[in-house]
Amino acid sequence: MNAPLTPLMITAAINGAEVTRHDNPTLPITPEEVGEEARRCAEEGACIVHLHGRNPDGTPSQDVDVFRDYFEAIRDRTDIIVQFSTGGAVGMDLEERIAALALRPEMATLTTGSVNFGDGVFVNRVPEIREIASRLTQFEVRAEIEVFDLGMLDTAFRLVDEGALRGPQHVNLVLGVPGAMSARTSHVDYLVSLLPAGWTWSVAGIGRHELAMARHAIEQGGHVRVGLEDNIFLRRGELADGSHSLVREVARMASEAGRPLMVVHDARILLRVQETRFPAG
Ligand code: KMH
Ligand code: ZN
Repeated sequence: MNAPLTPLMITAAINGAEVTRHDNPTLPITPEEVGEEARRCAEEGACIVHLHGRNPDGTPSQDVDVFRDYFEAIRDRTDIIVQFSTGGAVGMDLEERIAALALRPEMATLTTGSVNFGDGVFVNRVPEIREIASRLTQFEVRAEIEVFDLGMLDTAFRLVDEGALRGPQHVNLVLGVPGAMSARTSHVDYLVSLLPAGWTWSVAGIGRHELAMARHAIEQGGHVRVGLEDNIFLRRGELADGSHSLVREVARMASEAGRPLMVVHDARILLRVQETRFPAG
């Protein structure tokens, strides 16, 4: 008899920092819109929402008050795990990027290297990476390590060796950013082959690679991130009417492959995160 397949965690990256309303008019910006989109994603099967901040005019902001308002709007509607971005937008300085960690979200991202990002550069110097890791430890926030390129995985291993990150980690392979590692199944397989026992992984394929990467992760026992941050189309030429449609599509693919969806409660256990209801600070 075959062993039961590991349930699939779906992360919804609903807003990002670089995508605009011009690219996709359904992009959520106000707390109400963010809360509603997180609720829809949870209903379609997502157990984590990855969040960036936005000013009311849609420009990126990592302001603590923006994150607090988003967080409360989400918690009023769903118990989904809330993961803050510490990447922010290309060009933001470090303190701006990480100020909202003081709210003690359950999870936050940690990119372990610098990378070309389209025509810009997403800068993460090693001392800055250490500072983010130390802030995550200080506020007891679970890291999700963002890997855009192979060397970032080596740096993550180094942080674990140094004790800056403790225990098995959760890694998100972000593949297909122009200038970074491309979205190929062979790249996923190689990166995953390097992960120590007990580490978990997901894939976020950028642009037209999103759903193909999701399919491969489902087949290989990994987890999946989708959403407008990474891709604005449901299929070729058809804009998604929100990240929830992409979550629904991944849930359908998982069902076809015989993989059940992970429920939020079990994702908290797997990732060792504690539910946050009222952010401190
Ligand atoms: N906006 C990108 C430059 C993260 O959320 O931690 C960085 C990013 C990574 O999206
Ligand atoms: Zn992000």
